[in-house]
Formats: sequence, structure tokens, C-alpha cells
Amino acid sequence: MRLLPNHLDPDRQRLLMAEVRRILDRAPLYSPAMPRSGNPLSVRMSNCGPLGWLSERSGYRYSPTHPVTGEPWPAIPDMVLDLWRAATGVGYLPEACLINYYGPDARLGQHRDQDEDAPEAPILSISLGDTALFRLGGPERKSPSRSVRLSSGDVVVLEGPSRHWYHGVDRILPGTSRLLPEGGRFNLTLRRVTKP
Ligand code: MD6
Ligand code: FE
Repeated sequence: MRLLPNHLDPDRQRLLMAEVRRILDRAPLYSPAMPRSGNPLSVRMSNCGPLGWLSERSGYRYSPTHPVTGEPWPAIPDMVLDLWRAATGVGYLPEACLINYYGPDARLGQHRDQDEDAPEAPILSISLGDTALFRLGGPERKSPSRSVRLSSGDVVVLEGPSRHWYHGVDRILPGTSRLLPEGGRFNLTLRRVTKP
């Protein structure tokens, strides 16, 4: 995992949040269901880009439309695509930008990102708002793990072997950022879905 601490300065964080708000006006956050149980995840989600990642009772999938509104997802903002180009160095663009919102009690269990048909493509994530305690493990669920603090403006690239490693968010630290008036944390996760 490559961590780019403070990759976005506070002005760029505010610009990006304004873009995220515009996206959420058209593609509102919703509560996804966990596969099988159908229980709601504590994280609320939306997407932008040609494809959006969905968690549903029937499983995980990518969809070109919002599960509640039925509308196509808004485009990925140019500043986000520029960041992808600069930070990953790859010659193709991401197709999915998952928008996660964590309230004070939200968390995200340990998982691997493996619903993509582009296993070599890096994954890039951007953190905005309150600091998260992110846990990075290894190739197996039982692999040793370490905790990494992700603060507002930090960018993470999972590439090489770490592309397929377990990771999750143990919790967020409320009150650690003033970027979001409502508190909490946004994370944007950019992925290539189809073979480049
Ligand atoms: C989060 N991030 O930071 C959750 N996945 O809220 C992820 O699940 C993630 O940060 C793949 C690559 C980078 C990530
Ligand atoms: Fe992930």
C-alpha cells in the first residue's frame, strides 16, 4: 500500500467536497444491504462514473444505474481523474468511484476488493473529513495486520500485491476534522472494473 499523506491541501479538499455534494444531489446516499442477511451496512453509499459498486442481499455487483433512483451515475469529476492519472501513473481511467459516508458509529469490515475484471489495475482512495482507523492486513484473513490513520486529504493506492490484501475501517475518530459541517467521513474509492 502506498500512502500519500496530505495529498490534497485544505482548499482542494473543499473543492472536492463541493463536487461530491453536487454528485450526491443527483445520486443520493442510500443504505446498502449486506449479502445474505440483508441487514443494512453502517456505511451509506453512492457512486459516480460509468459503473457503480452495489452491495445487495443477492451479492455484490457493478451497475450503471443508482439502485433507488434508477438514474445513471453522475460523471467522475475531472479533478479526481487528474488525481488518478498523477498518482497511479497508469494509462487507463477508473470506471467506478464508490462514495462511502461514515457517521460517528460506522465501520467497514475486513474485505478484499475482488469484484473487478481488472485484477492488475491499482485502486486509489481519497479520504475527506474525520480521521479513520484503517486496518491493512495481508493476502489471507488471518495474515498479520496493522492500523493506519487516514486523515482528510490523504490518498491511498493499493497496487501490486496489496491490491488483493484484506483491509477495512475499524472506526472513525469523531471531531478530528472541520471539513464537513455534519461531521463524519467520506471516502472515494476509484476502481477499474473491466479489462483495460
Ligand atoms: C475506506 N476503503 O477507506 C474504505 N479499498 O473507507 C477501502 O475499502 C479501500 O481505501 C480498496 C482500496 C483502497 C481503499
Ligand atoms: Fe476496499
